[in-house]
Amino acid sequence: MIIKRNDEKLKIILGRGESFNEQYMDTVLSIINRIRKEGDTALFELTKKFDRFDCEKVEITRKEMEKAYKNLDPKLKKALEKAKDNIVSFHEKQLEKTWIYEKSEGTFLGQKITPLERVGVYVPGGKAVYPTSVMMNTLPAKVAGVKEIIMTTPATGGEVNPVVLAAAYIAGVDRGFKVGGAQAIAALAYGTATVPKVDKIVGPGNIYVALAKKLVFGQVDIDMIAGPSEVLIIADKSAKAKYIAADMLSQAEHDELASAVAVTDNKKLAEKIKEELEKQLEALPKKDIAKKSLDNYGAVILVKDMDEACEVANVIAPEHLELYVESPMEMMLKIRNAGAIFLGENTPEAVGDYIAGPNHVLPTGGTARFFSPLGVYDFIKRSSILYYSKKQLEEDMEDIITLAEHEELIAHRNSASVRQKKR
Ligand code: HSO
Ligand code: ZN
Repeated sequence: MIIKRNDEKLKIILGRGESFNEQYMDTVLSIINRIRKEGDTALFELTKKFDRFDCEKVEITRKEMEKAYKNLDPKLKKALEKAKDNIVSFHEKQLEKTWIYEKSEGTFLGQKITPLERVGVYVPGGKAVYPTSVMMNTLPAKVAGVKEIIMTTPATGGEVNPVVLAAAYIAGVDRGFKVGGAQAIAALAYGTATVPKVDKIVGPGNIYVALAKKLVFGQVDIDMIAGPSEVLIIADKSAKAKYIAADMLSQAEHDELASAVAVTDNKKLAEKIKEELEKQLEALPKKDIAKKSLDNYGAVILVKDMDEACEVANVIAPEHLELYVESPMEMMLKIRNAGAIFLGENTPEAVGDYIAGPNHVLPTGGTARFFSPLGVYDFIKRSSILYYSKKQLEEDMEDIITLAEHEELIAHRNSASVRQKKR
């Protein structure tokens, strides 16, 4: 459990993101093709087969969501509404504006921002559905100005978790459909008579959903593919082992494949973390999952100093990074790869999971090297704007002609030269 930087276990942790699974590819591809060709017929047949649900009434209306919202436990309602307000205020800061500037007199260049028209949010079924995730996936799209948000979720036996419906109501989902799996992704990507075609699909799902999203990419846009959740905690001698262990376990309880790692230069602290983990684990309702997760991808890494701790964090590129050290702001400057950075003793990851406002849909499996948190920018697109004056066109004429002739695109040349002033 306590390892050094060159330990084999670190290689295992670094390999955690390799989830590509060929064996499901044929199944998923054939599901997508069936939906493309047969539409609703295939969608309803597959739903009956996998979710044991007869799709007579497959649509979930806003009215039904409202009903679930009204029946929600008041304490839960209050917490979800507070989360919503915080998520919205944070994401409003991400809004981009159309811009335009005058390049020369009468010539303007710029960039126009347009929200996507229609977005699909996939909500997985089963036990581990998080109402906050419904909001985290939906609200940035709302803030961006997306016109219509469609939710799909498998309804095993016809039932959808009422808290999911309430969260969808709070977040502003417009319509829902009781379909799931690769067939739901294909329906959203290509459209059927019942399920409208969307421009982008977001939201987590099982291996079938993840593969289907990869395969329909290009037909629609997709978000990043979310893997099991992860935390890495950098701690110095100022940190309390009790808190570190609690934070590691909050990640480990998510999934047997979740990863919880602490990195410290203090041997005594490392030993205390190990003790605390064993102690706190025993009291957890999800101790079996958490234990397996710690065995799979958990570790306390003992490093020589805090610079090495930052290097380890940058190589692992964790989804969540906690800097539980005396000067977290200073240390943050050395961090390049992390989905979200939690600073100081009073900022456990749960703050970000639930209530603070930044998105909890974050890059996993080392993809924080190149991906960002889900945000408003994922639901807008940019168009370039060009407006030339006669004078600027004259000025650039010769170069356009040279480039067009070089590419042997004479119609291109003509479209400029036809506008040339007669000399
Ligand atoms: N840690 C998860 C989010 C979550 N936790 C939802 C609890 N509920 C991924 O960031
Ligand atoms: Zn969590």
